[in-house]
Amino acid sequence: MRKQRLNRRDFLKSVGVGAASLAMAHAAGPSAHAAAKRPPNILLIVSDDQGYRDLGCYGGTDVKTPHLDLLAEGGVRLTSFYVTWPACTPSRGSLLTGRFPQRNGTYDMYRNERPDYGYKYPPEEYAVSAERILGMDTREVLLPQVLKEGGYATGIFGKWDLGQLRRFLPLQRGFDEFYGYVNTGIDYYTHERYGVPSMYRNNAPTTEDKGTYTTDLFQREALRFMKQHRDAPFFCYVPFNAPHIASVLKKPKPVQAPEEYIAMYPEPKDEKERRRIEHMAALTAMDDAIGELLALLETLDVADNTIVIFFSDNGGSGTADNAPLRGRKGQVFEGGLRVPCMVRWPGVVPPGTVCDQFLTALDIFPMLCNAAGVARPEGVTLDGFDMAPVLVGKEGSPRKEMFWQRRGDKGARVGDWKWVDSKKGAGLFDLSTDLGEQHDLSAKEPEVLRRVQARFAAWEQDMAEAEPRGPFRDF
Ligand SMILES: [Ca+2]
Repeated sequence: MRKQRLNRRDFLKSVGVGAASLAMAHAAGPSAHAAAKRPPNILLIVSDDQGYRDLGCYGGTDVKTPHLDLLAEGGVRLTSFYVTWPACTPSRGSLLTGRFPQRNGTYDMYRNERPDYGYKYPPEEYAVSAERILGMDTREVLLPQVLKEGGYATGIFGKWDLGQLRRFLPLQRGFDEFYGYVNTGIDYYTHERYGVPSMYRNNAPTTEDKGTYTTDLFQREALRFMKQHRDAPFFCYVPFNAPHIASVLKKPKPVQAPEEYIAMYPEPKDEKERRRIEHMAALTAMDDAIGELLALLETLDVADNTIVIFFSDNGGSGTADNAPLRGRKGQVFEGGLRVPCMVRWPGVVPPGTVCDQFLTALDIFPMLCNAAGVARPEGVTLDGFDMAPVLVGKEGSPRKEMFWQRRGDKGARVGDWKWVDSKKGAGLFDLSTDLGEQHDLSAKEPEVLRRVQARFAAWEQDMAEAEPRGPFRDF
């Protein structure tokens, strides 16, 4: 891969930050000056199935997320940020490849469905099952690989979800270190997925921490990694499993949260409220862990040179709060796709700002390549752009359209028009006046409908013509 390092001044110029900010960074003291000489650290935090309003800073009034709210105050909060698929695996695949699921080949889940109906796989059958053998096409170039070649220390602590055979594991995909689980969901305490152990340290399964709450473990490992690499630029990827439901055979599946966090909420009046409190308590435990990660950046005196990104991998499920959006995880209504996202980037992104520009998780890969001063992978079609100039308020988003396909469900946003054709409902909606997708205008606006459908068809064609990637596509 060709390396092309931008120096920090060129980079700042490219995102529209001029001499004044540089002077400010220098005036902040010797540590800020020293920090300006090297590429920024990256702390990328992803939550699992958190709803659009499951944070105080997005209007949640019942949930306690003080550290995430503080993170928003220190950076920019995005209100029109989308993931590429309304559930875990393809959403994460797009984040790390910078490509549509349909282009990188991971456009569905790697999972065994039968445990949902009470089936327990015997080991020999599990060994050749979908969950065990599928993975991200090894020809795909992942973000950690690009950053590692640019001199970054790279670590992932949490949910991998891009394949569990050795060739698919994080260490073979650009990460120096991995502690986490390999598939799409687990029990927060046993670290098993429907009875199958799922926690790994690097390339080997481990049960060393069985019984300890996952959020605490991912916090512990991320803290250790950042301390260890305080003097090198680091890429610390922390995909928590919270607040995803636990992968246990018992029904209804719980969201597991420590008692001390459940005790922070009022006594539930009924079962539904109890489940909502479990969900919120898992979120608050995660929020506390995020608080520890952010505090360490201060202690290490690297906060000023660390980009912190937070978002949820897809819309909320179960008792999550996706208001004011329609729908939820698994759906191509806004509630499945539009997620909370914050970016704190000291000296670049103005603190305490809100950005309503049309952006997606596809726009993270190119932004981080530029921020790190590393070249994008050569010969690879990326589907996004560097969103930094948009985050700093210098430019409007170049994104005018976005498309989603989950099995038979189709969704498109073109400008402010949103079209949905799915099992859970259909229609044409004007998001500028109808964010909740309540008023179907397809009969009233047939020309618009045709235009949006034509754009979707063109995208579908583009994806079909892309160089084929596994594991699902026939080639
Ligand atoms: Ca998820």
